[in-house]
Amino acid sequence: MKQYADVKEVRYEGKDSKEPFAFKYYDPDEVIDGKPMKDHLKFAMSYWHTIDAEGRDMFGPGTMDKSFGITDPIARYKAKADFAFELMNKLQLDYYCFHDVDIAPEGKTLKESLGNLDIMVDYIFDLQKKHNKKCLWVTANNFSDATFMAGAATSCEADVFAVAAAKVRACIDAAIKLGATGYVFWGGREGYETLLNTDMELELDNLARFLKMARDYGRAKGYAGDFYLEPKPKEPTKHQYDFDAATCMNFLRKYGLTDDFKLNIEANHATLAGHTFEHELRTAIVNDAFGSIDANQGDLLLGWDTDQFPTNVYDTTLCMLEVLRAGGFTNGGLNFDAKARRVSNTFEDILLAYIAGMDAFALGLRKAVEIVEDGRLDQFVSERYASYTRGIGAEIFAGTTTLEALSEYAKTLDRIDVPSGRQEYLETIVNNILFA
Ligand code: XUL
Ligand code: CO
Repeated sequence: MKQYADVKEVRYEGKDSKEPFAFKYYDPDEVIDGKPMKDHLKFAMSYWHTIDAEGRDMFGPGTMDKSFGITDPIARYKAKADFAFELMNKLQLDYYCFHDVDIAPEGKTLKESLGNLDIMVDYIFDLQKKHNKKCLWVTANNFSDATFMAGAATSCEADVFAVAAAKVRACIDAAIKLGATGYVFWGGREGYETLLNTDMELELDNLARFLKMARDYGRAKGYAGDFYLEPKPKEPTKHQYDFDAATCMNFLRKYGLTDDFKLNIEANHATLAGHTFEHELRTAIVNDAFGSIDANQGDLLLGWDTDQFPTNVYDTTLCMLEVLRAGGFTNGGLNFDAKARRVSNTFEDILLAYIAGMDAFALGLRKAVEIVEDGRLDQFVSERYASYTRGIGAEIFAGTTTLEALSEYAKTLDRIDVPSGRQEYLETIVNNILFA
């Protein structure tokens, strides 16, 4: 097999290719359903998993060295940034996403850390211009440092709230400078372990205060992109406040934040919440809050966030079907919040993992377009609900009837024939399109 350095650019070779470092389904400029595949998919590199994570787990240290043999912190993070853009070029990835601590070394004080961030944002600004890349979204890591052990915006300690605010302010500045179209809030440690020590109402009100301040700051500075909440049900805390899409929407509505905030839906977070990926996407869509996607997959035999590269084409197809029905991405995109397994510990594995994920989504897009063009699923669903287009159903739909009128109408009815849901037939159509 080729070495990492031998791979200049991963190109589309088609489904019959046996070349490991080639796309079998992702052809960036191929026009499908009216636009190039790269605009349908808007693939992004996650900086943290790809450039920083070295394979450490609870039982052992990293299995891969990403220090580039450099000890000086700023010099090392510059080498990482050079590598990041070289990697994006090799993979034809147009976008990237990062936390503050992914791109810059942390100093001994907050002031020092923010100074390092400034240096690195300038450095990355030049790199993205040189390589013609775009920043999809930025976020602050307000969960790793011990300061955030009891949360950030929901910490019991007001000084921690202030530190979190300083980091978010710096990250919004970075998002504006880099032209990012998204700013993400993943709850991190915004949740709790036991009500015995927790003032839930104050914590939720404070979280809303925090998000409003961030929104007001960003808008005042001219940030016109989306703000996103990223739902996740558990891990690290037992009760995460942003449990799932519906819980996030309830929170955003209660505090009047729906004009500025949408959702960043992550596949593995959906399954941890006991939902499917497509359920979470649909919930976001029907609430006018579909924003962006963290693409990955979990392992249903494991109960945690494994952040695996997505390779299950059934799931990517149903995901892209939702994205197509939502009219595609606007400010959002598909960020691979995914890492190669600890045992896949070479630089070649990083390329192979991205190729696997990008091809799985490209194939999913192709199949989703086929499902839409085939039309049988859409037609079935519209016929299933056809009773709301005529007679009493049309009146219910239009809001022109009353409980009394319905009651009189219902008394005139005989046995009602509810139409079959035909699930197995519909699943066969999907299999037929996927595997024919
Ligand atoms: C954690 C997770 C994060 C967010 C960004 O499960 O998904 O990486 O996407 O903080
Ligand atoms: Co994520």
